[in-house]
Amino acid sequence: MKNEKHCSGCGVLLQDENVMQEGYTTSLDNDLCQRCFRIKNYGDYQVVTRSNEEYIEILKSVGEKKDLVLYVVDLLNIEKDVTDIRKYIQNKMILVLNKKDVLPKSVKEEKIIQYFENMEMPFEEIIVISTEKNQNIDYLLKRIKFYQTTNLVYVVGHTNAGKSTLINKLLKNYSDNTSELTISPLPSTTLNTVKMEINDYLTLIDTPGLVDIGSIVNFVDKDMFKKLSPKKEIKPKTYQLKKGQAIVIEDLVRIDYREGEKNSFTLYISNDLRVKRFLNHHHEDLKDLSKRTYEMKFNEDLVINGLGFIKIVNQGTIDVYINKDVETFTRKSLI
Ligand SMILES: Nc1nc2c(ncn2[C@@H]2O[C@H](COP(=O)(O)OP(=O)(O)O)[C@@H](O)[C@H]2O)c(=O)[nH]1
Ligand SMILES: [Mg+2]
Repeated sequence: MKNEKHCSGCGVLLQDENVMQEGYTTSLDNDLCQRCFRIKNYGDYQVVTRSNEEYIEILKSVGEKKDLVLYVVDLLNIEKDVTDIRKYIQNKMILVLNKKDVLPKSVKEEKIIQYFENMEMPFEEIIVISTEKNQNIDYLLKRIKFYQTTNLVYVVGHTNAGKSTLINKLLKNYSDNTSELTISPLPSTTLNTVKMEINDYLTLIDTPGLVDIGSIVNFVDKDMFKKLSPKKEIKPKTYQLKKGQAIVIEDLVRIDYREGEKNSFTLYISNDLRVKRFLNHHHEDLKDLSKRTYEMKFNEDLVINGLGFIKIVNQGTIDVYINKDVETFTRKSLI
């Protein structure tokens, strides 16, 4: 008979036949696959690549149900268009903005919510939380109870937004259920849907998440990956630039201020990243990377997928040098 047991950490179908294949475990009596076991016990990450087509199928199947959906977004890596998810899912949905703890404390929750509400978001409600710091989790649970249509609630979003961490937190806070989902700093930790029962009235369903193909994390080595993932509250760095001056972040990005009045650039990126300012354009560092030019309007952010964002106050022209496959875009300033 074919095994039907799934890993309780990542949802993959367990098998004990091929070490090289996903879902391998030494014995089908185990609850975890070997990969989850190693992540949990040794912090030993193994990268698995997942295609977004597979996830989109999962989203579409969630869209066929009537259950409430939590759409989890990482505040430092907000997608270019958070309403895109509505293409696949029409269900009642709460937009959960996670990792509030990495933004400076001076950034108020109300201000973030206002920012989104000004764009007329198609969500029942927008809630800012920090799973790590246990911020607003009680309130989130209250609102889940208020909006839920059945006892099932799906948790969707991009990989690394903190979906599994959030479900673990809800389990820990409100249930006797001692199982845990596998979490890790790397994308594609959760491989399939996993049901987690909080109580008789609420079961959360974890999903793998969309992979950000345009994220800078796909193009850096392990050490740089660690450096650019903020673990603590970001201390913003502000630089006053005149035209002809430039900012360089590690060997990742170069930003040349080409045209405009004296301007203020504030970086919201991991504190561990080294930033240099060049006072004239004679330095050629990183100019071999691919170039894109933006006409910044008053009070906009330049967003670099996976790295963070740069608030630029005045209008002006900038040249951005970066790996050609990393997504960048501008938006009205978040902060
Ligand atoms: N700073 C911070 N990190 C978080 C928070 N929630 C999750 N993380 C981290 O984000 C990474 C991805 O979490 P995970 O739950 O695996 O994301 P998933 O792919 O959406 O399931 C892990 O390193 C978590 O520790 C949070 O509220 N604050
Ligand atoms: Mg996960």
